[in-house]
Amino acid sequence: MNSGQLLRVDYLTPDELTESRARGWRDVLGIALFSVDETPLDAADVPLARVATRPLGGQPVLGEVWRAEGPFETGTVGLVHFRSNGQCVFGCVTLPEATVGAADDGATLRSITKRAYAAVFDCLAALRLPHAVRIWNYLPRINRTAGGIERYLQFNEARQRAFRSSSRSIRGDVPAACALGSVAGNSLVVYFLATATAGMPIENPRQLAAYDYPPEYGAFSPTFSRATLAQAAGNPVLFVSGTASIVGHRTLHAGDVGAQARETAGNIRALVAEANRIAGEQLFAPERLGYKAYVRHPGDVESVVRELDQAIHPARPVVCLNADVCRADLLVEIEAVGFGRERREL
Ligand code: 3EB
Repeated sequence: MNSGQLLRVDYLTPDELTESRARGWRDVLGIALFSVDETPLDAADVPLARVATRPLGGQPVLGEVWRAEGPFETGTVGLVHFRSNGQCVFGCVTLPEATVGAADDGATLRSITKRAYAAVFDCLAALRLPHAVRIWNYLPRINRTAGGIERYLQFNEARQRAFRSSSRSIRGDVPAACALGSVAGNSLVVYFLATATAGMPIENPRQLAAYDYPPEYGAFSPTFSRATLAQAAGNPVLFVSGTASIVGHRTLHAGDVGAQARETAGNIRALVAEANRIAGEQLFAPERLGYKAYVRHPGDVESVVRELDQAIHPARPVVCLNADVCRADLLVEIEAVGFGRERREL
């Protein structure tokens, strides 16, 4: 039966995490746990990415649980903890940044980013699942300038160099991604999904491709596509990258979080339409995506949810996190995931 092979995701509260734990993490490929506390979680041998960003909306912990059908192979390749079913792999790598005090010129962030990405690519090669379709990046103090250059730009440089070093494309066929801030003092966390068959990169007709951003946004462009249309064991999955209020390459609506959320929803609609056009059928709809919103100021969460509800209805449950977004003038960024063919509820 094919349906059991479906990749899917659940966003869980602490109580639901406890229930899932009690069921032995059956069918769980990997977990990302969002919390600023040292939340205990017995993940057994399931790969667990602990991300120090605060959930908004009343719960202290958000569990993002990726499920697939086993049997699984679980283990480590170098720095990466992974679980795979031969069609799809979830993996994560966590690298602490040495405290370097006065010598904080960013070399450390660059070097751990390169190491993390080299480890991811080595893992994919070892598992023969070379197609990274979605990569999540969380780095402390993302907007801080160190050694005269913003840390997000240092990250972009190191990420691009790592793609080149592994002979990967740095434009066109690149994974969907997001890059968000986490609470200072924590590690760089990178987690990913990769598949046996190549994903299709999707660009947004309303936006310049990020890998073609002009140099005013940094000497090294970010290495990601706006979305990927992946096949997980033959079932289509749409991974929408972190999406913001950017049209062309410019930020729109600086200072107006509601307008930014509306513009972002418009960008996501455009991406879904583009994905369906490329797929040649209506596989996805904005009303059937799961959404994860990153909100810079916790007080803005109600406006973000309200605007998203109005722009995309009936609104799916939206999970929200408090995180810095990579451009200082962006107040919100929203990612999404959609599952085609089988219209299962998230
Ligand atoms: C943007 O569109 C907003 O560097 O991996 C969105 C998604 C953003 C991914 C990344 C950055 C990244 O440029 C920022």
